[in-house]
Amino acid sequence: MTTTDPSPTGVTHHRTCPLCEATCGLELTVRDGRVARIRGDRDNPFSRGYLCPKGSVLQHLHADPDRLRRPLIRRGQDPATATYEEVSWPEAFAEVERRLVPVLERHGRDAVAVYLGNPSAHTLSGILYNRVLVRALGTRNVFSASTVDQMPKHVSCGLLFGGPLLIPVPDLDRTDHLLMLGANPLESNGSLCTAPDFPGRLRAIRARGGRVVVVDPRRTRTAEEADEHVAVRPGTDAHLLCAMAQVLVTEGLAAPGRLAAFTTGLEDVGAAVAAFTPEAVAPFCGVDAGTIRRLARDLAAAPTAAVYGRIGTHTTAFGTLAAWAVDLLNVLTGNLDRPGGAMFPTPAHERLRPPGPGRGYRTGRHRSRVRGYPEVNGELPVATLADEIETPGEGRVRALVTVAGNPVVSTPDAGRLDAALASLECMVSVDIYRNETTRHAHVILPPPSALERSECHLAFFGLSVRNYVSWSPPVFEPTGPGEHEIIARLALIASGQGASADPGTIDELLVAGVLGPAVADPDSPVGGRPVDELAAALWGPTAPDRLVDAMVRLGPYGDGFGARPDGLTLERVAASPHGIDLGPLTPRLPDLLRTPSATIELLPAAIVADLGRARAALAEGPREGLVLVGRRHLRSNNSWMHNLTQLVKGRPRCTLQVHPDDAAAAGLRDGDRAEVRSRAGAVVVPVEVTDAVRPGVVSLPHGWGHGQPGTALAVAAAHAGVNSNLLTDGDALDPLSGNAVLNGIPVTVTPV
Ligand SMILES: Nc1nc2c(c(=O)[nH]1)N[C@H]1C(S)=C(S)[C@@H](COP(=O)(O)OP(=O)(O)OC[C@H]3O[C@@H](n4cnc5c(=O)[nH]c(N)nc54)[C@H](O)[C@@H]3O)O[C@H]1N2
Ligand SMILES: Nc1nc2c(c(=O)[nH]1)N[C@H]1C(S)=C(S)[C@@H](COP(=O)(O)OP(=O)(O)OC[C@H]3O[C@@H](n4cnc5c(=O)[nH]c(N)nc54)[C@H](O)[C@@H]3O)O[C@H]1N2
Ligand code: SF4
Ligand SMILES: [Mo]
Repeated sequence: MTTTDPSPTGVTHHRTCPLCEATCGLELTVRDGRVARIRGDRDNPFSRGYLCPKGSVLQHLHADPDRLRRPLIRRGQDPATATYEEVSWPEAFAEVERRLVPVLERHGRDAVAVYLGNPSAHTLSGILYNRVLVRALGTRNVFSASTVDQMPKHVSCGLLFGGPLLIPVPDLDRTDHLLMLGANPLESNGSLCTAPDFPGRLRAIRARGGRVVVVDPRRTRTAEEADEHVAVRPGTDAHLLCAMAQVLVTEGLAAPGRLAAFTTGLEDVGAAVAAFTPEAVAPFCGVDAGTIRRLARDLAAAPTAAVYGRIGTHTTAFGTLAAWAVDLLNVLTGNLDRPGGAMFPTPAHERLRPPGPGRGYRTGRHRSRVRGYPEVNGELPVATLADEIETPGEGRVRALVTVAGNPVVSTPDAGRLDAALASLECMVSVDIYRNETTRHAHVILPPPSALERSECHLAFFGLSVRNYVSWSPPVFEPTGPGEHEIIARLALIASGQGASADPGTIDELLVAGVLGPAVADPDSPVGGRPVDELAAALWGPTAPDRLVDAMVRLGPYGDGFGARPDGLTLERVAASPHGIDLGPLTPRLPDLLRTPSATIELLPAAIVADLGRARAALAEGPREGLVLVGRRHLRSNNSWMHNLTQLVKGRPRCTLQVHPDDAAAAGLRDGDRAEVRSRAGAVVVPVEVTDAVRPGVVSLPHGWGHGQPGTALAVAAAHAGVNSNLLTDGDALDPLSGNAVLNGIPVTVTPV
């Protein structure tokens, strides 16, 4: 452990914060078995001491009396009257087996659905073990938070570059010009772009003479700090970006440079976006044609520039098209894969592969039973989970396993899903809280707290603005099984091996899955060596750590199990408690491309077809009436950090922001209560009149709506707010990705 400064002053530990994608370095002081203080780690080369209010209260999350320490079994069907009984771990797994196996036997594999939530991306268990559970369940009914989030980016990158994880990130520290759409990193600290102290990095762009442009229907804190704010109409970014591409092509400003040698479709871009003239899209986007033209010219004129779109662009009806158009502009301006542009990281655990064509990215290998939605990345849209539970027939979902998810708050048409969950024959939740979702579970299995596990953010090393690696051991001994062990046991139960089978067999399988292909590859530094010998050499306190060691040693900076003696091992990473800076991002194309042509396929057929849908929407014109968008607050984290007094104190934050003109038209004043109604449902909320929202747009944050019967979140219940996803519509999806439309929801607002 990273121990200095022995008592009485305390013991210092260093680790990264697990709460958001920024992965800031933390310095924790532990005294008398308790965390006495958390500060930003000033010696962390990546975060340099930065942290936000959430990172500094991790000890309160750890100490939260409502955080579950032991498994619970629910007695009684109705959460309002049910009791939840603490049981031993063996009893809990036996109960899972007793409930789950009969469903599988009677109704088949597809009768069990699984939902994987956001914190799964922040744990080694989530990254390395969840897929074992998914495979063991053998169900097509796989759902995750990805389809209320970033799935459009996976699809567009799959089509453009040949892999859903080949996601370029804006090179924040070197760019001269950042065009940012649908992102508010001053509250969110960034997403699909790991950059601790995102705010500071943005300020640095301007300090060095660069320019930051923010496109957002709200004048956010990020927009306030930018050089320019463009208040776009919700759901129209794809059109805006296509119009910018149209300008670049017609004004002869397209200059892809070295990218042209390995890009196909360039010559057809002009025709593909011809209909999206600035004049045609201006009324649709609510941005005047002159501004659109200038945005395009500024982008082209900048020495280096990066276009970056995030959740506001993805959770719309044209999410994939917007995600694609972001990288279309990066390609057309020659900014993809060059310093200061949008670049591909080189994570320490990357699996090395020789360059060459891939099989191509496909979706729709199967379809959802009720609505016929295409599979994407092995998943179905979570917006259709309630359909699959409610609709009778062969393959109906009768059991659900949730891992680190709160879909009753986080997914569209939440009221309907809430009711559907209550009807399940079996529900098992791996979660640290009894909340709006897990109150429906027959068994809740709580993993250790974030301070009781190793911390290593594999998912975000591949999305970082600098190449960086870090790993830290647990601060406290876990009091129950690790999350990976819980998941492994569930997988063993699902595959018929029973509640008392040895989870170590799963660990071995995973290690063999990493080492096996390497020893079989004659070009690998370990080619021909016995797997057992390498496996025996792995380092780390738990099985997932040893798996990471294998990946790092075989990775781009790795020691190749001795072949490159100066290379990285996890043990060496652990010896650097502040993490290791592996340098700025470097150009990686064309070698990284995995499309069938081994080029950037700029105009995939699916995109060309969807441009037709975008043209049709343009022809219909903007719709009348108010639309709802979301927002984030620095002291929230989706739905699950509202149980910490430190984060919810102060003015209530779950308010409906309304522009003064719209408030006047509706007869609403600041502080009034209003009913917000959509096709899906209605909520009553306090109104906050502010010109920070564009006229025609109202904003309500997601993640609230606590205090439901059967939940055990005392602080959150006292700051309940309303669930904004009672308003979002389960039928509204981006057809290419299956991502839910969470922004731009038609609503009416009336005083109550
Ligand atoms: N309207 C609207 N809806 C949205 C969004 C929006 O912008 N607007 N944003 C969407 C986005 S981006 C996301 S990512 C989703 C999030 O959707 P979800 O992932 O479904 O929801 P979270 O609120 O993140 O819930 C996380 C759950 O994990 C539990 N948890 C925390 N730590 C751990 C852990 O270490 N292990 C385990 N097993 N459980 C843990 C928490 O108690 C909580 O129950 O919400 C989406 N929903
Ligand atoms: N404090 C805090 N940090 C978080 C989270 C949190 O809940 N709280 N959640 C984490 C998660 S899971 C994620 S995915 C990230 C998300 O990180 P971001 O993508 O930065 O998400 P937001 O802060 O919600 O910013 C989205 C912005 O999009 C705007 N918007 C809405 N509709 C549109 C539109 O149609 N077009 C455009 N251009 N803009 C639109 C909204 O007004 C909002 O300002 O944040 C992460 N970090
Ligand atoms: S910005 Fe994110 S990673 Fe950094 S301290 Fe805050 S929650 Fe943690
Ligand atoms: Mo997210």
